[in-house]
Amino acid sequence: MTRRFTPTVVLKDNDVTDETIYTQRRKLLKQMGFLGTGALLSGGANAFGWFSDDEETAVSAPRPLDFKQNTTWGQDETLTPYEKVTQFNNFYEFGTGKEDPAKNAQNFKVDPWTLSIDGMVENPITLGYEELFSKFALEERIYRLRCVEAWSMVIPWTGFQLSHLLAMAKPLSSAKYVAFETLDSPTQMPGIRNAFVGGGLDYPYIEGLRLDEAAHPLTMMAVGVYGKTLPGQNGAPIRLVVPWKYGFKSIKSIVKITLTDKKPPTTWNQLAKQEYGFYANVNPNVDHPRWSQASERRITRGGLFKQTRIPTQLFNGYSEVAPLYANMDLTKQF
Ligand SMILES: Nc1nc2c(c(=O)[nH]1)N[C@H]1C(S)=C(S)[C@@H](COP(=O)(O)O)O[C@H]1N2
Ligand SMILES: [Mo]
Repeated sequence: MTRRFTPTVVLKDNDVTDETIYTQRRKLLKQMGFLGTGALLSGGANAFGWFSDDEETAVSAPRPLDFKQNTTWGQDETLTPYEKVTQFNNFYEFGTGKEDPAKNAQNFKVDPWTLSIDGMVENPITLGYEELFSKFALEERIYRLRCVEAWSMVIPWTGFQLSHLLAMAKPLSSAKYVAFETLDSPTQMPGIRNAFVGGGLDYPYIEGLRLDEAAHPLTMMAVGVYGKTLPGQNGAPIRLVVPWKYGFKSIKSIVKITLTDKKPPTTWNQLAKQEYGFYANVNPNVDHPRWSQASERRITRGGLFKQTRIPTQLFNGYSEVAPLYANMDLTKQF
């Protein structure tokens, strides 16, 4: 006898595509062993109950890191889910579309890697790939990331304070600024090969901070996100995170850090200095010439345009950095 299967509940289209259902289903598949154990977090991050539902779709096989959690920041924030953090990116070397970096950085090779710290230092340093993870004790910090395009995320980064690296290099008293440079690899980065893909920026991507900004305890070198090594699209193997500044200051895939006595040129500032200042401190009172910076779209779950607008805070809410700018007119030095 053939039995007819009669569904008792008829699912509407928008029920099945609802993200909650989708993620619940994937969680179940994982528990049942269908989605591969490599997708499950082991080590540090698991202990804090974070675990993403979509990590098996993430590229370049991130591996778990050992770290301590630093609970000073972000404990009351709703985290942006892993799939948003790793599939909605700005990394023009891999294309200008938000989804381009995740696609085009899939085969980005980051090992071997060399990061050099030189210029006005007593002790120049060169770190190889493994040393990026072993030279300093890693900690996890939850920071807000506010893009100049008026969207924001809340991201658990794994890494170390830049001040620890600077202390090891021993800046000379003449050093006033820190310059950063991204890998310049036309063969690996389609945006460098082709100006149409890369938005016509000058490459390598370069950034800079005043030395006191770079040495501030909030300034971080990140080697991981959500407890695992960075995917290519997030700036593997090592990137800067400066949470009180617009996202473009947080330069990715860094190969070179140079201490200098001159204010370094920076990529977006060179392109349009009236739109992107050297300081780029998050500031709701200083609008971008083409849009308001008074509020932002916080990306949590769901589509970008479903997100609620929240007011933008001065220095992205990190008021402890205010003394760095005590004598400055922030409307002029933006
Ligand atoms: N080398 C490089 N670094 C970069 C960028 C870039 O295009 N190239 N984009 C910046 C911008 S505009 C933002 S908002 C952040 C985004 O970081 P995320 O993709 O990890 O969220 O990276 C910054 N770092
Ligand atoms: Mo950005």
